[in-house]
Amino acid sequence: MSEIKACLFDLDGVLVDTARYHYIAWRELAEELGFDFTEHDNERLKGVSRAASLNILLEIGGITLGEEEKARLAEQKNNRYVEYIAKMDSSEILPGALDFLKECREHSIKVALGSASKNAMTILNNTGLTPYFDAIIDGTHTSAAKPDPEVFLLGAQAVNIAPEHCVVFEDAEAGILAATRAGMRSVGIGSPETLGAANLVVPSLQQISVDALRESFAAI
Ligand code: B16
Ligand code: MG
Repeated sequence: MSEIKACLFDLDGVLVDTARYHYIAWRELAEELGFDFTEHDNERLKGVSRAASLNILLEIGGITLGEEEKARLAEQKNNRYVEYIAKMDSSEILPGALDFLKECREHSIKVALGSASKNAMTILNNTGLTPYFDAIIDGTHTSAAKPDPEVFLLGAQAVNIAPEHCVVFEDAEAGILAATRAGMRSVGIGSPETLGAANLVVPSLQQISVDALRESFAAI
């Protein structure tokens, strides 16, 4: 068993629910382009970078565009999304997240963020979560998107803990794969159907504690 010395958290879907703001902003864009974008379609965008999300959206709408136009649309969507997250506050922290972050501190476990979002700082600041982190790695620091392990390897490096002592908390399949590729254990936040590759799956951080984690991972 490798001792747990750092916990690395995805942001959207693990600590806060920004997926609905992403959804509204992408749906508005799809409407302008003349097609429907459903909540079911939105599942495909979770954990995926902004540029890759736009490509999926355009594929759903059967639209082909040049790079310049795509950059303009991605910016347009982001401007709308930023308007929504500007109004966020601590009431939008997901159940159990704050208590578990505090518990990690009490056990001297390092805490790092590993998010694809380029808006992570705004969200962390608006919800008051920033002080709970020893390191913040987001889409402004990375060159490769999950399932590439880069974001989590940079997080581990920033808190100076070896991957075998890190545990990743993720709501996206690509994020679980990124954790495995980084040589880290993972906890899937959501349903076992999509996150079956994780070492442990729980519905939310409310069902997790440092002791429970140590017990579950005793043999891994
Ligand atoms: P932005 P995470 C991801 O955040 C979201 O899940 C994904 O839907 C979004 O496209 C991506 O961030 C990029 O976000 O447009 O704000 O840079 O789950 O990795 O915390
Ligand atoms: Mg996520």
